[in-house]
Amino acid sequence: MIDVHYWPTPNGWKVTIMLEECGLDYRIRPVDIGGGDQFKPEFLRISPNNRMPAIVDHQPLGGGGPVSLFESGAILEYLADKSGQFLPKSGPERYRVLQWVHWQMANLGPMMGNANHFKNYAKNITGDPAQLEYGTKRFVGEVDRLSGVMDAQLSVNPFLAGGAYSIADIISWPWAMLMDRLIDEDVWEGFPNLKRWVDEVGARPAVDKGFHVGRDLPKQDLTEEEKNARRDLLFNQTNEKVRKAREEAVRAAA
Ligand SMILES: N[C@@H](CCC(=O)N[C@@H](CS)C(=O)NCC(=O)O)C(=O)O
Repeated sequence: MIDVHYWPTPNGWKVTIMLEECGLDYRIRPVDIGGGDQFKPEFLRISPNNRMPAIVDHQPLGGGGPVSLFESGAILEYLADKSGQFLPKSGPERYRVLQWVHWQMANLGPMMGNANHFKNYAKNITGDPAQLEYGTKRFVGEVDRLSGVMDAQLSVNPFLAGGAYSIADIISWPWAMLMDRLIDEDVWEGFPNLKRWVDEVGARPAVDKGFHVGRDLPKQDLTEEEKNARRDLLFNQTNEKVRKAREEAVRAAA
């Protein structure tokens, strides 16, 4: 059994989609990131970067005691090796897939996350239009560039890493499919190959199932005060806060 420390966001969906694709047994351990669960000692012991997703595999690859992992790229690589699916075992084909996995982790995810922050959240935090304008232009510009990179790749390949559906597609889809919500609904006109791939991957039953896991988890009907507290928790993190929580986690484990 694999415990998935999870909240329904693009980075969380990568893992539930992969588990559904592989047919591995898992159970959800909710991490309410607006409510501060990511700072709890038991979670920090698994994920020292106070971010979900993370997994604990109680029957790990190679045997032995439970294995815990954080960072969605490492998790998908591990699950691919465990199940023997969606990542070639060796040779150039393996690295062709892994380069796109690293591309997603270092480019598409962070740039879309920041674009989303400036377009949808920052206006509730800063009243300074200049800050909003620069941040939005910088990160939406990068998302536009990255969409062009994917569209060009998908104009000559059915899937991101070349021939076969792989963890490169699984890790990129949950962010790429949000492009029309982040940029605008006409964005697909400029990226027809990306749109073709978003639709094809989205039509896979395992993708649909993984994408809907935990839809009932987020708290609805929050008051304005509760919303502000959640924003403050997510967007005002400091090294002191993380260090203190980590020290508590280490003390509790001793
Ligand atoms: N690079 C990480 C990113 C994970 C990440 O940013 N997770 C967000 C939710 S999508 C989170 O846990 N945020 C909690 C916080 O900001 O405190 C991965 O791909 O696993």
